[in-house]
Amino acid sequence: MSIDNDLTRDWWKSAVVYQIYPRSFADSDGDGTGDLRGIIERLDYLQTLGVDVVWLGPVYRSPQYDNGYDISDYQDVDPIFGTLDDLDELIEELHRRGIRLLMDIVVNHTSDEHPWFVESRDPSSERRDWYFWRPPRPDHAGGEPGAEPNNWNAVFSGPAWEWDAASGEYFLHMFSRKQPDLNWENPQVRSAIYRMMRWWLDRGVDGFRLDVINLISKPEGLPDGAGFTQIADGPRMHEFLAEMNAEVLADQPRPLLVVGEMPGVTVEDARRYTDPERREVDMVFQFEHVDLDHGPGGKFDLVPLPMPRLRENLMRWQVELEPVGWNSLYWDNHDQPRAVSRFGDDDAQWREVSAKTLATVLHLLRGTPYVYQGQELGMTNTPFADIAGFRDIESLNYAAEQETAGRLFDELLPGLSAGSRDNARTPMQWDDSAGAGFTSGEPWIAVNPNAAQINAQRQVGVAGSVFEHYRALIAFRHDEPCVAHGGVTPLAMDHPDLWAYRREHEGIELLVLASFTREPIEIPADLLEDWMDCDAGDPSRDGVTVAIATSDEAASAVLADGRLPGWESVVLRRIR
Ligand code: TEU
Repeated sequence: MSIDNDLTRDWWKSAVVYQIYPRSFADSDGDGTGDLRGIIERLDYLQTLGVDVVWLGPVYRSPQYDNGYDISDYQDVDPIFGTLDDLDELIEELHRRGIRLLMDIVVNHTSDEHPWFVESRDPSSERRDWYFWRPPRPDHAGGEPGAEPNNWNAVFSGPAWEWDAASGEYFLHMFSRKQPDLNWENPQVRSAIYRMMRWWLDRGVDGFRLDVINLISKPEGLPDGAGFTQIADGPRMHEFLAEMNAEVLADQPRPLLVVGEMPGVTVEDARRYTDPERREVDMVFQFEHVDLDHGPGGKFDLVPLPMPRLRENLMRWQVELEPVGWNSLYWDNHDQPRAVSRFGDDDAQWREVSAKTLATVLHLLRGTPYVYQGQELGMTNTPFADIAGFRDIESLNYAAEQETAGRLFDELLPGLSAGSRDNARTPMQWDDSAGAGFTSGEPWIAVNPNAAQINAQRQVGVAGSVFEHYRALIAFRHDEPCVAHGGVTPLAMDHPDLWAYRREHEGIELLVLASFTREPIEIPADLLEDWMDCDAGDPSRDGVTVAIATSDEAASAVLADGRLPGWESVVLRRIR
């Protein structure tokens, strides 16, 4: 088997992407950190799951301050992950299995240890203008609070400007001080990035996940008062993306995929970014649904999220993006808490079925689904006993900032535990051994204590497992064009616990019914009435079949008496 290069330009509409966080996926040499050879050893697992694309988190040379999202050499592999030869072998082994590779590329900023930035520290260097260097505010001494060139804050706490006494100016960093922002206004910067991206395409990669790409165009003059959402989607965004597409992708002789991570993007923006006629990006990662449960204190102050609010958001994106554009569909990734703990029900009795229902609801929507490593197993958030369990700078900086402000760590721990990105970064759970089959050494972050119960070894090939449900959903997307190309009609939008919608395409109809509660749901009669005569319970009438179900019991309950058991989901299919 190998990859098919005769695909249409929108091949990714019927594809499923699997996200690998390389640091936590598989460790081949026992140093406790995942690596490329570990991934190569696990490719048959991905082929069994049936995914079409692997999104590989950054493996470039990096100080690893933000776990690789601080790149010091775009064209080399960091030794902790292996070598360029290993990466070439991974590309070859993926392609041999018919799987494409999406490289995660971070071009809004580099590491402060990248030679470009090191050179730019010299005010006389031609690289000075490759980054944002600015003098202190007028009438302020550099380095004193309030002297920063504007009042922007960094995502990882503190001001977005770092004082460089040696050169007498500040530099901008929207994330950590070790991640200085590149100045995309400088055409030399853009040309260097495009050359590097072409270098990776020439090496055989099949596209890119563009990290926080909607930050590369900053508001003119870098004005005060701009929060993250005012800074994002700046005036030259569409120009830069169209230029990147023309310079890097347009003349490539094979089907590629480019997805833009765009915190703060709205549906209106997304329609423009992903309109195929505009040739900017193929799809975006939006953040509205993963910000809904942020309380007044933000992501470390998660509040309960009623399902209808989540449903309203995702179904609005479905309806408003259907006429033009395309969306990435995701519940979690390396930056988000685990989906089953956040949007499902990770109580022992309900974890598995709710994980399967979250998968049903997402994978039957219009868009390209992304499976984050371990989500296909129903992996959960992990318990944190104290600050020592955390690794992520976002969590550690937040805790330090809050404690400096006088808050006690014990008061912070529940919010940190629920919202920390480290929940998604615990080692992949392969089996019930001490290192969960991830490593033979000391893992860089603790294995989730539930690994002995939740792991691939207990699920692959086991009927009814979360893994096998994902495998069935992925196969259904490949086999049933309605899933990739069908229209979407939200249903029962006033029901507190039932998530329902219809898909239709060229005479095929799908009815998705999903419960988001532990209690059984009586499905509203108007949803089922023209699908079957519940009294007769004859599912064969009108060619109605069960395409997907979280259990045979659920399928029977729906067909026989229009009832959906707790957290179950069923997809009916018929030919009109
Ligand atoms: O994330 C961008 C982004 O918006 C995140 O900062 C997100 O808002 C936050 O992590 C949620 O808590 C990308 C990468 O996915 C992330 O891992 C990097 O840390 C970040 O950019 C900087 O490169």
